[in-house]
Amino acid sequence: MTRVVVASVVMAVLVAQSALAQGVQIVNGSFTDGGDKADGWSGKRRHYRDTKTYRSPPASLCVDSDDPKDGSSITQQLVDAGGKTFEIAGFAKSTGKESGLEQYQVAVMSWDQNNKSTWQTAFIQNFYVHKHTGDWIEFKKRVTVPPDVRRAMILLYVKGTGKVWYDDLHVVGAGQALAANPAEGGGASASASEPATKPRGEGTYWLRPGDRVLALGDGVMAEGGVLRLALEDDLDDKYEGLAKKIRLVNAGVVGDSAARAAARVDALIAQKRPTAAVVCFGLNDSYRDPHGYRSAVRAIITKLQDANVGVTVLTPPYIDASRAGELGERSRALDEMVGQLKRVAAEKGVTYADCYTPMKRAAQGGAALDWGDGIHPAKRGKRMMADALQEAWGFGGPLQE
Ligand SMILES: [Ca+2]
Repeated sequence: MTRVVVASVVMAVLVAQSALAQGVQIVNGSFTDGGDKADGWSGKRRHYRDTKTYRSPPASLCVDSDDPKDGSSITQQLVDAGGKTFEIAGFAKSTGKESGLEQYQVAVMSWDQNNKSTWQTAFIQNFYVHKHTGDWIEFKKRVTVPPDVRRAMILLYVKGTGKVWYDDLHVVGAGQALAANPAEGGGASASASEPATKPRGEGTYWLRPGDRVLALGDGVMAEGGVLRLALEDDLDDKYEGLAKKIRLVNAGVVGDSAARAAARVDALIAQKRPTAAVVCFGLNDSYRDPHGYRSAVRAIITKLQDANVGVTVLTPPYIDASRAGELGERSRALDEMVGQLKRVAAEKGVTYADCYTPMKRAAQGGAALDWGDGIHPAKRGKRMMADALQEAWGFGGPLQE
């Protein structure tokens, strides 16, 4: 028994040394090593190696949260992370909002030589508990740790009651530090017990005063009617003065697809510096490249999240399947793509606004949606698209202070 313990300590030391030699690593991110507690991890919150629920055997880390008010983290120091850019990836799952879970997230925090915390790199993934599926959710995020830091930590933060499991946390490309990315920056300062700002939409309206909202999409976005309803008319009804405090950058392009937009989103982020984005594609992907849709949307979301932009994906509108010929085929492709979009949104932890399902239901119920051409929604369809956004955004809820 003693020999086994010694062996695992030697292993941990070897792993730590190789981390120094090769770059940034997460030690025991698979939670393979340890007894009740996982080697290499510590924290005040009740936590243990769970040998019954895991993504990879023999165990995961379960944070079994029992304090409805408190939020705190299980942590591990990241050795030699200063000045490096790398990707952190892993999996998490939870018992969801029903169990009293308020929020959980993975973050990287660092402290400078004066012991002041920095949050430039903090935010890897916020898990929106009301969207939990009960399945393992994959996350991946590029992180840049400022140079000259005294220390850096990875934090597994949990707030509220319920259970959260983490497994297979790792640095992508083990030890291979990516080129530094000085463009990454911003982010609020926060204390160790409260990483990052409160996620959008958790108890407050999703849009915030001062937002620069980047709208990415095809002709339906470019036409502007949906955005005028959502960001002007609706706000004037409910939030006095808010419309004037939000800047819309409509980057919709007639005929655009997710794949084409993925190629130009970096430049848009750099030029427009958005804080929030609405992403709505599919109509042109449905005939051009339905099979590439999922990865193209995922790429757009990843680029936006890497720049700390809050993302809402809006489904494309329904295509009237009763039309003969090509439109019927496109409608069937779109049906499949919308299912993929929902899964990508859950996987990436972004806000998902579904206008497709109510429009489909309305069309199949014989409602006159007044589609001139069967594709581009007219007045009522635009209203349904704006309604989907407002529903996802918690319209009528309080504004973020
Ligand atoms: Ca495991």
